[in-house]
Amino acid sequence: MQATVRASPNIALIKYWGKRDEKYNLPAVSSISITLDEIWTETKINFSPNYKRDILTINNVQQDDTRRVSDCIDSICGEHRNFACVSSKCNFPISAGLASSSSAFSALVIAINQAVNKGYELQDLANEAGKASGSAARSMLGGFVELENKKNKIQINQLLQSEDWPLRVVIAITDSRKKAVSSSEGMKLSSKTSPFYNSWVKNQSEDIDEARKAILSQDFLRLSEISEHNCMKMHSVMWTSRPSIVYWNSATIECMHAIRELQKKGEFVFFTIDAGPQIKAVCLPESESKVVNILKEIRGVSSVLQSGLGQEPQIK
Ligand code: 2P0
Repeated sequence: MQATVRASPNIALIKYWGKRDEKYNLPAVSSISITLDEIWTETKINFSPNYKRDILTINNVQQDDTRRVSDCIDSICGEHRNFACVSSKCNFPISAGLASSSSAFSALVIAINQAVNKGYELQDLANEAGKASGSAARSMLGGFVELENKKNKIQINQLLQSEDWPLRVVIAITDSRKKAVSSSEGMKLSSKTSPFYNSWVKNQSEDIDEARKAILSQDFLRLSEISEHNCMKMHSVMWTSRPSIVYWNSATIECMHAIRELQKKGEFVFFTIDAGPQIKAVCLPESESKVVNILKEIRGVSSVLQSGLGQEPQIK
């Protein structure tokens, strides 16, 4: 009745922003991501008839609110179950736009399935992870992952394995505090108030098709162009929400300009930014050291993380 699973967060190149069903947390748009390897969440779950309630610790700090985790366990095990103790450790900042919920919930659903021997299939577990956190479904696979919207569910597909195209990711941390507006709140606000929201949803499939082709043909420049464009479109939807949602700070913008300069010099790098102020620079291995050296000198960048692309979650 116990299991430990390590999973890595993923970074979307073609983004998810908006929900078509809040109850089942189904996304309004399909998305494409890369799963990382050097950063991870490790989650241990242990069910016991001796527990009086679910207990959750994150980085050794006991949490008062276990609702999201308890709902996820109920959804897989049913409500007539033993309570569980879940302890989760992360080797990177949480709730700061580094997709910590993607690694946390992908690790959790696999750990639950393993601990109670439920025998769920991958796609069912991906739907359970997605119910808890939309982006978590994509961390159920390694490498390049497409999350496809189906009728009443989602489906995840691996486009390429990490070894097929070993890109590198350099993450410039510009502020590691918890973000002011959660992704769920932000998406709700955008869908209700941004005049750009409907066209964002409508045009997403073109970006998905373009990015899929770029990935399958390993065409870095084609992937750069569509990824940056899709990222800027998502942030335009955020910026034009009422009230406006701006996750960037001045260092975020400095980093964007620095990456544009590197591109002009012929380096193979592009940026993407999620619901937070960190910049993620995706690059070919030969450009990585130049990207790191430039980003770490920018005022406001407190640290730089480096990662390759990784595998699906690992049972320990
Ligand atoms: C993404 N983000 O595709 C986009 C880009 C943030 C910006 O997926 O509400 O925290 O729990 O389903 O999983 C944020 O996702 O959102 C997110 P919920 P979640 O990576």
